[in-house]
Amino acid sequence: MAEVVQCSVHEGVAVVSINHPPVNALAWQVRDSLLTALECAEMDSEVRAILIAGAGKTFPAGADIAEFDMPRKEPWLPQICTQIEMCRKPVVAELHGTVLGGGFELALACHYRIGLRSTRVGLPEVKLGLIPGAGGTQRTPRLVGAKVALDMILSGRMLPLDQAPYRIFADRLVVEPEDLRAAALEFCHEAVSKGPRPSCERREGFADPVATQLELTKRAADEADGPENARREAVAAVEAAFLLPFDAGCAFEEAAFADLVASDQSKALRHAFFAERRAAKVAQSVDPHPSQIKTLAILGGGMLASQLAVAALNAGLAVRWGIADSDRRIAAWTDVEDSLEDAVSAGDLTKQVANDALKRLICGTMPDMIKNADFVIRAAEGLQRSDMAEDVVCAIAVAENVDQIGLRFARPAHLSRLVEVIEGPRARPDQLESAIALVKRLGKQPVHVRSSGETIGGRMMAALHRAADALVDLGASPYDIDDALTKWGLELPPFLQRDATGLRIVGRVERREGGMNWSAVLAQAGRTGRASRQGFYSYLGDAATPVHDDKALTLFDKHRADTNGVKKTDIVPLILGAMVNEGARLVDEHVAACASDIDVVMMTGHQFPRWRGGPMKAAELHGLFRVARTMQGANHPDKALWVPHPRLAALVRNGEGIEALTN
Ligand code: 3H9
Repeated sequence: MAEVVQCSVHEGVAVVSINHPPVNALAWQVRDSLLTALECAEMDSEVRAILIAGAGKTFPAGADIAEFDMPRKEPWLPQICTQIEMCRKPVVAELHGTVLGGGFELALACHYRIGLRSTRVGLPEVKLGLIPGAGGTQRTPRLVGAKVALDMILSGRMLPLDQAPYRIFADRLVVEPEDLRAAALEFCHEAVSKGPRPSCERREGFADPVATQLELTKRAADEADGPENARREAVAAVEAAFLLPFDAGCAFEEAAFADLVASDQSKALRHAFFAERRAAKVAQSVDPHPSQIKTLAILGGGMLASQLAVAALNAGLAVRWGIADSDRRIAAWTDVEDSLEDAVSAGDLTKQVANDALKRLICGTMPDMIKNADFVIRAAEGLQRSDMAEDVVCAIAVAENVDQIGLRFARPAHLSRLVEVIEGPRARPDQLESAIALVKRLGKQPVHVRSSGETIGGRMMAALHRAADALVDLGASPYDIDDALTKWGLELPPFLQRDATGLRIVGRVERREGGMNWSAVLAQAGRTGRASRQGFYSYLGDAATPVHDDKALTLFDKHRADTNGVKKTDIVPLILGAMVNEGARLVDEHVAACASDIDVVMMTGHQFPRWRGGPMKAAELHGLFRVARTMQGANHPDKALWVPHPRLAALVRNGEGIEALTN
């Protein structure tokens, strides 16, 4: 196996190359070898400058995220950054690819940076519930100021190194990849005469102290009430960079980072990171190099079809849009044109890109559009199977009975990330693989589901609503339930959601086991939801402000026997319990492959907060044993809710986490 860090000397420059695919993450083995290589280079009298580079597709994209679940192992990255910064010989970073997190911090600790124009930089730690922990909160604002540093740290975005204000991070840029090494070596020779330039001694970013303090005060106020701890800590750490000596600022950063790594929020977000990547993989690939989908046929003239067309055009595909009704064909074209124009106005697309996208769109009759397509999505009711050409892989979107592949797009399809890829009983493995590849190509998150039409999201949301209704059966008020779930992080809690949908519709489809259909009860009493300004809530003004309503509470009391009520602190564990029970059933029935797939569905398509990690991880972080104990205290005729499923009971008995819930 190749060394993870290779070192060679070229005319007085030690080239230290990190070779740890796929993204050169700074795992312990890399750090250990990197430190040794740096010490050797510093001691070697032949070496006058040091160049740190990444082999393969990128300079390091950060610390190794998997290591955060393990005990910390020296040398730690901040130690290496200090070693580089204090080196008596100039150290230059050669940047290409995605220079992120700890990789960017490593680059900032170097005295100089030369990079490819296409390089993207960023500090995405906040997406993992962390702050930069290897000096990033201290060195970045020293170079570029508190405002830009906080924009980077709080957005976590990947940013173009060749554009202002990020251009400041590079001392020189090169256009062609094949020219980079020669230019970097030449730059190292120039750096020998300039000598080392430690970032810790720079303060040009703080040149205007009054503006800096104002910015920090504003950011602290912006983040004061948000749920995510890392964001508040990030502002505090940048303030420390401004107010404290460098070493004291680093000590603040290190302590905050250590607390955050151990926090449930970061554990949940790290779970989300790996769960999404796992969900996007095909378990047993039949074709390691599946043919690329270039042309997509979309059949149907409805809203979903039009959102799909926009998503596909944005992803660079050619779209052949089959619509039976010729009038609708003209309107559909205009819908897409309007969507692209909106994206141009919002600054998401350039006019040129939008025009090019429209050139890739053809509308016509259904049979005509299927011809020459690599993949067909049916987004309409009533299409006959005979319309499908033999030689195209076919997916059927939003069909109720799926026997091939169904793609269930969370709505609106052009904005939501989730697509549940439903493998029907007669689906072929190559069809499944093509469908997953297409979903990825559309920039969306695929999750593989095995069923005849039902989805993970549908089953889990039904469990949530059944549990919420059952809590009302047991004496809880819908307001307390919504309130507890909102505080927990759900954007649209169940009773507000139903009011928005309309209680006549919800009451008709709701299935209850041994409890009241509360939506139907309210609808029968004329409280049909937000549109009528009365449902579970009453609505003031333009029906935008929900308020508690004693008349609704009286209705509940009339329809239920005396109960012991539900402790407010039990509401969230009982909702999670019902959901984790349903999750266990989904895995047991082989509908979902594993618990983390269920979390991905709920986080990417059903507004579950990422920093909770989805209902399965959230239940684990709350404590599965604790959740199971609370479930045992809830006595309801709907046994599917709170009698622990055997798979859940086994996890609790064996003291296992939800990663053991797989099939
Ligand atoms: C940090 O740096 C903390 C420091 O401030 C302080 C330390 C003291 N670690 O996304 P992909 C794996 S926190 C471990 O599909 P792409 C990933 O799981 C870190 N593994 O590729 C996958 O594995 P598999 C801050 C990682 O081309 C494979 O690489 N940095 C890491 O679409 C390919 O990943 C970040 O948060 C990692 N850091 O996108 C950057 N990164 O094949 C996180 C990737 O087994 N990474 N893997 O499923 C990314 O954003 C994207 O991976 C990247 C490439 C844009 C780099």
